[in-house]
Amino acid sequence: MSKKGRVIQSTGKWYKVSLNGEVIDCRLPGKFRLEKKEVTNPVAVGDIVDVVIGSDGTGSIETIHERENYIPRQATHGRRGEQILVANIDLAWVVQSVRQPKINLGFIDRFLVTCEAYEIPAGIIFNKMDLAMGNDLEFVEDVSELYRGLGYKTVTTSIKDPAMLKELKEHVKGITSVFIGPSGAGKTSILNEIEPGIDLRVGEISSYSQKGKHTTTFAQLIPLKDSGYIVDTPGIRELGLVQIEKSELSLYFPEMLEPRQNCKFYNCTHYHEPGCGVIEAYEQGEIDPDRYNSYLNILESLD
Ligand SMILES: Nc1nc2c(ncn2[C@@H]2O[C@H](COP(=O)(O)OP(=O)(O)OP(=O)(O)O)[C@@H](O)[C@H]2O)c(=O)[nH]1
Ligand SMILES: [Mg+2]
Ligand SMILES: [Zn+2]
Repeated sequence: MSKKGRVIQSTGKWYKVSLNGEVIDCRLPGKFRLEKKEVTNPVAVGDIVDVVIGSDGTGSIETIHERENYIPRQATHGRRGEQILVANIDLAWVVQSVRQPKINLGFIDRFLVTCEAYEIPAGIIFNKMDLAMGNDLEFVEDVSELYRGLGYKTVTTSIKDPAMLKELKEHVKGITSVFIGPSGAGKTSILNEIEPGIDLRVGEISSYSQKGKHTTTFAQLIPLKDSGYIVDTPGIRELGLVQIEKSELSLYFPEMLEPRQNCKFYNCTHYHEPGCGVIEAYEQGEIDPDRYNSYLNILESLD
């Protein structure tokens, strides 16, 4: 007889599956790997699965339930196809730190494009606000206003100031959220603060590169006492986009949806074409220059 559960951790060979709170180590029969050749991981953290438990107490995954949604990225290390970062989530957060490492707008925009394309509500966490100096505060305020205007949630946090985590705690209550971002931004640290007692390992920042040292090595779904789940993920340098056509990219920039209707060519890429509604809106100051710049960078990276 099989039992239904949720995948909370995956190390490639073994999967930890939570069956009503009881965590079982499970294997995945080889047939799933053959069936889904285009993905490097047929089962992802967050998946709902049916498990059969053997006499030795370990399980075998029999069925993977259809996903409500998922976040993919291009597989890394020269592998073809896509990797599923996480499945079945209600809200995806991109975590950035003001310093060590610095905010990367290109990273944020790639992340948001993926969330738009896969219809996942998204937000931005600006962490390490205690390290802000110079005009960092102003910058974060301006950028937050920009993204809020586009329909994304934004919060500022610092693990040095528990009061700053209040807003984020409200946002993650009762739903499944995921933290995605570069190594060292503080994804795991924030989770340790939100859920005292879990004591996940956090890493130092390299004084040379001002980046993290890839402390978290696999994604993990953490149940919150307050109801809800957060998935902590390993730091990534870049979010390689999958399966997006050049002519559809602007569909995933909310501020381009209206202007793109005025383009002369139906397959306009809003880069050089005459009679382009998006370029016109940009020239009139209706589209933020950094966002348009991100658009062009992403456009160039698509094939
Ligand atoms: N000053 C300051 N340091 C922070 C803050 N949040 C995290 N850190 C520090 O940043 C370092 C990296 O934190 P982690 O939580 O390991 O970062 P991560 O995003 O999980 O990194 P990976 O697991 O490598 O992807 C640790 O030394 C934390 O103490 C913050 O709000 N302020
Ligand atoms: Mg981590
Ligand atoms: Zn156009």
